Amino acid sequence: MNTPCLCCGQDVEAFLSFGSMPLANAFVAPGDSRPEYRYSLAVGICSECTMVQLLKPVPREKLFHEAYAYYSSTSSRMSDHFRRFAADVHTQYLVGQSPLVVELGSNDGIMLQHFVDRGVRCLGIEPSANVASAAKVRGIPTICRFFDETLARQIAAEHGRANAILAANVLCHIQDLHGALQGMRALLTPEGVVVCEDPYLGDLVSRTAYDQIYDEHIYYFSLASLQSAFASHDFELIDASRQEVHGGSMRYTFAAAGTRKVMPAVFRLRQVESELGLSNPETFHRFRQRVERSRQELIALLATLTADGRRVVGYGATSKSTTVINYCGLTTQHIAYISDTTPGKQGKLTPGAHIPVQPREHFLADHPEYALLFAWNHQGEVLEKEAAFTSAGGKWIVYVPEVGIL
Ligand code: DWN
Ligand code: SAH
Repeated sequence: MNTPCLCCGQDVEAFLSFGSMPLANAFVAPGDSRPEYRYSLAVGICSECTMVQLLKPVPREKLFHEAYAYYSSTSSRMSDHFRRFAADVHTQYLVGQSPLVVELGSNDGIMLQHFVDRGVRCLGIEPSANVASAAKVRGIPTICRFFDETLARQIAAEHGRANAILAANVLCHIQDLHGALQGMRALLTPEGVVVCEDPYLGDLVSRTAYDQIYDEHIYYFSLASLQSAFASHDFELIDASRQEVHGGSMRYTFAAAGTRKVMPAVFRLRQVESELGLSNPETFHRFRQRVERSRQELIALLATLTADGRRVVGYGATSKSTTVINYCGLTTQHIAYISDTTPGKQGKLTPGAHIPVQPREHFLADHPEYALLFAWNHQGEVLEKEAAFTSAGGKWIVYVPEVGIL
């Protein structure tokens, strides 16, 4: 039986199932023997609006709460990216005004910090209390709530309407996408812009980056599917640009239909996209076959290394790694521990497989032979930072876009 689309209610055709999974960011304290929450991880494509989506989303309160494990500011390259993002929005859309900028999913303030520094009035909406507090400590006004239409109207009444609404890596996390878009409509000034950025489905498919699929990512946007969702709220896509962050992302700028010029990039990228076949279920069946092959190759590579007595550790206890580790059945037999710089993850065990997470200092003192790069989306930053590991003969194992040793 087909599942109804979360966006338009039509049939969703399943194309990949990972089976039962633990939550991507539910790190376990050693000695905690309570059973872990599990859910069925599967994705499909809507036959009508072509939105790729999870078949059974997990209730949002189980994912975003007072102990959310991801702090955006753990990557210096991402901090640079958001500094440029803020500068671009400011100079392109906000000059000559006394604007209000509202950011959804503002996390620890990685982007809004730059609006504060520029003296621009801003407000973050962040439901995960721990990361919201980190932002407040940095002096960033933050409301600790899930964004929806009710909250949007409250903000508009209290603070006035927003000239720009920003949402980086958050729209794809919001199951009630139409509720969020209605909220944006209510909150935005008539001339305002919505600038959002999310992992791009075209890159996910072409790089076989199946580890982007996990509980928090409910939607996997293409230009066409996101354009269609926004269009039903009278928004028009006026600009789009590819971004290399998070393994291949797309930045989209929307405005009220007919209010601004549509940039040529929109037409160009739509053309490129139509050649990728992102609305064709056949593309996703081929993707599933590549995912299955990638899994077999990674298992075989790790089995060979461990049979030879090689010591492998993981690098970056990412959300994505929970999918890879549990889908490939990796254990401490394959990976001794995972190095991660996030204090809240250190000393804990990874969801499902219970691989210990260790601070980077442990990795530096340990000199393992191989490091499996789970934070592959930060490859440039990590390789630069860990040049000493590489020059001492340490080897990097990767699995996106292909399984191999760098
Ligand atoms: O969409 C999402 C993105 C934006 O962030 C969220 N759903 C959750 C999260 O996804 P993720 O956990 O896969 O994100 P990252 O940025 O790939 O995670 C990197 C992890 O690696 C962090 O735990 C920090 C760690 N790290 C490290 O140990 N050394 C990262 C870098 C750059 C490093 O040098
Ligand atoms: N924007 C940051 C954080 C992305 S992680 C970055 O790009 O690095 C996703 C964030 O969205 C989390 O901090 C989560 O708590 C938040 N979030 C989830 N659902 C939300 C909602 N309905 N409204 C606002 N934020 C939400």
